[in-house]
Amino acid sequence: MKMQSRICDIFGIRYPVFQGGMAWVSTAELAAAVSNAGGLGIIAAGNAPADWVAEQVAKCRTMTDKPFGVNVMLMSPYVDEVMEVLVRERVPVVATGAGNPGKYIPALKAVGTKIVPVVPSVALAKKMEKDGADAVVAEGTESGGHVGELTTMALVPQVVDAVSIPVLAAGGIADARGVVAAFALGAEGVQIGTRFLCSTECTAHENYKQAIVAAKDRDAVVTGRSTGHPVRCLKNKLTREYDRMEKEGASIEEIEKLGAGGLRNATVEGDTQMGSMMAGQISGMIADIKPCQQIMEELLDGVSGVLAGIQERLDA
Ligand code: TUI
Repeated sequence: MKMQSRICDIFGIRYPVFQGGMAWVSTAELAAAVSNAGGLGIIAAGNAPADWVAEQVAKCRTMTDKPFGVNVMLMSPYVDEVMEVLVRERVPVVATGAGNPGKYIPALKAVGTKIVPVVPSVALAKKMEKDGADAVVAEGTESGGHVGELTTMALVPQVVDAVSIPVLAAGGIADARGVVAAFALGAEGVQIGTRFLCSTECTAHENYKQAIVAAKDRDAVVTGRSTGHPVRCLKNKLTREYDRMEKEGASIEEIEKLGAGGLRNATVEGDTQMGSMMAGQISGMIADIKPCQQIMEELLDGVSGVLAGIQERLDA
């Protein structure tokens, strides 16, 4: 099998696999490694200032000659400045999360940048298609970080039916079975986060990676539902504190103060107790840390075996 789709032509990549933009985790090192392995590596701007993003873009360009992207977290206070940098740098692909990027699309398109909003609903997917997005990532609530309500299983086919631009599936995908399932739902590509976090090239702290490797099926929980910013991360002292404060009816400000700096604590300090170790529900299936190239090969080489297995079970 060629293992190619419309996504490969549009984005100039070998395999229809994007690496999810993970704040503090998806640095130039990870993005370049994924792009060099034939997927689309994506630097996450998160809440970082524009000059940090510009440095990461420059660094990524020294590490790969392949296309790469930058994910813009639309709740960041630096969104406008970050978008200016991305337009100036003519970054090949811009992905977005946690909001509606509509007003930035014309300036990005004008310099030839491809735009891929991450969407949690059919309504936003349709709007993004109308506004000129090149593809959408339909992300189910299985994913790590800021989550929507719908599961990947329910969201992806509904988005596929609603738009004609290609759809990538995200949330709960970490091996060839997930890739086949995504394509069965009508997706033309996948976006994968947690599996790439557990790669040798990822610069996140070893403790964070090992916590994902040790995690079981129910260990990636959602906190912050009451604040309107639900976030999935590995259960620890921080998530228990969150739960306690939410139950006690603490103010949104108090609860958010608890989370401030949590991602830095996890990714830089390796604090597994008070760090916010964002990770998806598929964490329980991730058992090792290996190079991106190997992750990519296993994802794709496994597909024909999964398809043969389906045939076998249906012919039993
Ligand atoms: O954005 C994500 N995942 C993220 S962003 C992030 S950074 C962060 N740090 C601390 C606290 C909160 C976030 C960590 N993980 N995924 C894509 C995604 N986008 N999921 C859901 C959405 C979304 C939600 C609402 C997109 C749009 C939306 O509303 C759009 C509108 O119409 O305003």
